[in-house]
Amino acid sequence: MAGGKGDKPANANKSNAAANPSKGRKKETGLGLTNTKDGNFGEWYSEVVTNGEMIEYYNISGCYILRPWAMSIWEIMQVNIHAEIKKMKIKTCYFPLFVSNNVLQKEKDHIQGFAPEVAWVTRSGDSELEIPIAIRPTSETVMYPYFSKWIRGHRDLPLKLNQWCNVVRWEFSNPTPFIRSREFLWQEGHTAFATKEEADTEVVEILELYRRLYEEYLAVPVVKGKKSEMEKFAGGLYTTSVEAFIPHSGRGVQGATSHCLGQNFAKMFEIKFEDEKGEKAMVWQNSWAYSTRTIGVMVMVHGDDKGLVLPPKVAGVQVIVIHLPYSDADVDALVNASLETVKALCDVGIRAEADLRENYKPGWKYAHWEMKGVPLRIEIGPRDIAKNQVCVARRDNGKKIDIPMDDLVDKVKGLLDDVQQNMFEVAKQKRDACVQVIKTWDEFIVALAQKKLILAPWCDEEEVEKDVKTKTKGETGAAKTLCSPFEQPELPKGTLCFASGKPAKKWTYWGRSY
Ligand code: 86X
Repeated sequence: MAGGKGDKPANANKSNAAANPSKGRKKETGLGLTNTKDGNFGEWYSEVVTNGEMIEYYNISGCYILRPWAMSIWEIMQVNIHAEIKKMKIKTCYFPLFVSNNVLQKEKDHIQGFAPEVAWVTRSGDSELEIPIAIRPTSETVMYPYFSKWIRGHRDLPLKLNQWCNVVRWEFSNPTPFIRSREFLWQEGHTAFATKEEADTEVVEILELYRRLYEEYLAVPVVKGKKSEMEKFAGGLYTTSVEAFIPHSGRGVQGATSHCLGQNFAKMFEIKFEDEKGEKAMVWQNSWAYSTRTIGVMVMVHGDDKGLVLPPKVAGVQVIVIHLPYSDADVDALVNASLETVKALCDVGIRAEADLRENYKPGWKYAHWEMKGVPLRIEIGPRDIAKNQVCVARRDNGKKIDIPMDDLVDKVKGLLDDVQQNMFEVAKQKRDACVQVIKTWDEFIVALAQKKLILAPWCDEEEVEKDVKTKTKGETGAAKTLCSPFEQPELPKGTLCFASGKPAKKWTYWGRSY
């Protein structure tokens, strides 16, 4: 398992620095990671999310406490998504957490296969409920009876709703903070249209929004594409996704999905409308979701052996100011300079804070804020005050520069943009270096063993995908299709499927995945 030992970090090292602040650097801080990203990726991930104060492990398997440091990232993503979907005229709603068995079972095909993951409430106090109540694993069956009620004529369309909520899926395979947890947070969009064309258009608009969130905010490169028949949401018509890749574990990860449900649910739930000609017609539906999994992907891609590395656009604190009170320094002057610096930055909308705590040494603070991944650290010592400057250190590449106080705001803005850009470019280079184009089965097996993100010509047949899964089953999980990228490289005539030898229909990404 490459994702991080689910429930208890093998090394649940608490920061005991406060109790014991005066030993050598790693020991002194109590903050150092004991695992490296290259050495033991899974353990490293557990340590990073806990020591970085995003996650606290909880005494129910697969459930995690999202601490303020994680929630500040989620809140920033929420604000952005909210603003973008508002522009698309999508309305906010909230449906109940609980689902009756009747309603949940209504769409049998959709539930089949998922049933073991549904969590139930069977008791209140000491008395058994007459009818158990399920906790939503997703909200199709919760919402669509009301779509049926609310949609009468073509004037009621499109109906475009979104809700922010938690969902519960009682999974049994290796839980990993953010990536696979039994309860998680997401937005789920559910829309209904009069025509397939409108639905198709929205599917790609939402997917593009998700791509931008990954690439422009989380600085994580993704591929937009279509899922295979086997990997699509079985209840829908087709599924699109943004797929990320984690070079250190050699696994793909579905970043977010945008489904066209076609008319399957409309038929099940009788979501009909009267069109302009007065004829009854079925609606066309989509559903799409973006979850807290995205935070885990971001941590896995950018984190390093010093801890989290946060892209400026989603960092709750973008700049941390640390003063250096050397023994004979004028501490008041340092504190004032720090506060002035913070104010100047906050005044222009930069999220800056000063760490003025007197019971921690600067070295401890450096390690602490590095662990938390703050993009820029400003150091202010007596010499800086004398020269009317500050020293800025970048978290992404460790480089330090002095900047005159007179240029503070412009220079810091520029640096934050640079860090954001650089993080994306570095991540993209690393991702691209993992891509392996293959043509034959033998090449496929070699590339898989090398943890590559494999791009292969494929016949697009379900039987063949099943066969590949079976043949690659092992301790680390089987290989499967991730997506067929919208941007297809040229497929020369006569190219054969790497697995079946039949004529290839398309290029498809393959790999192990989360
Ligand atoms: C599939 C499909 C879809 C709305 C999305 O991906 C976007 C937002 N939903 C979700 N899915 C299930 O339908 C499902 C159903 C049950 Cl009962 C379950 F226990 C787990 C599930 N997992 C995924």
